[in-house]
Amino acid sequence: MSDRRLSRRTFLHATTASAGIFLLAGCNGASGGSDGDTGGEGEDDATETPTADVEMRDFDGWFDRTQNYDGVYDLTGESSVTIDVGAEGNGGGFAFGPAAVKISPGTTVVWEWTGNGGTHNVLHRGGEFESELTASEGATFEHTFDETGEYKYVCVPHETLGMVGVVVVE
Ligand SMILES: [Cu+2]
Repeated sequence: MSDRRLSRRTFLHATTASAGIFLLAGCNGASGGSDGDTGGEGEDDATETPTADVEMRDFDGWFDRTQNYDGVYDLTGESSVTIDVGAEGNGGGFAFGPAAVKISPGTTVVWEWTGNGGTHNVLHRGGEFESELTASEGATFEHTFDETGEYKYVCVPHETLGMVGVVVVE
């Protein structure tokens, strides 16, 4: 049902919101509610903002050339997540943003072209999915991941610049 558009900006916002959760939790504890242990409700409200825990993984050097790789964004539990194609990174609009995501089986990943960085595509190295080559802003390509695993993919024109990504399905 939820179709959250997880742009880079959203992630930055989510990070800020996460920090806010801790601050709010501290405030609640300090103020001392009068009605006992009902403090959990505030956290429920806060988690409506997409939050992404980030975990560093190596992937056997897969991201050695990828300057914008900043960890695996845990987006498990989302029905759909969006990855920018042509995000800022690797010397221009030559990045997937975020470069690495973790999702649940059954999740649909939507790659959306930003229009930056020229012609891109999305090619899974194992042959599970392959988009067309395009430079068109707003173009999308999607794939639903039903099986667990690590799916490494590249943009063929910019692979050598580090425009590669991975989808972890757990
Ligand atoms: Cu590219």
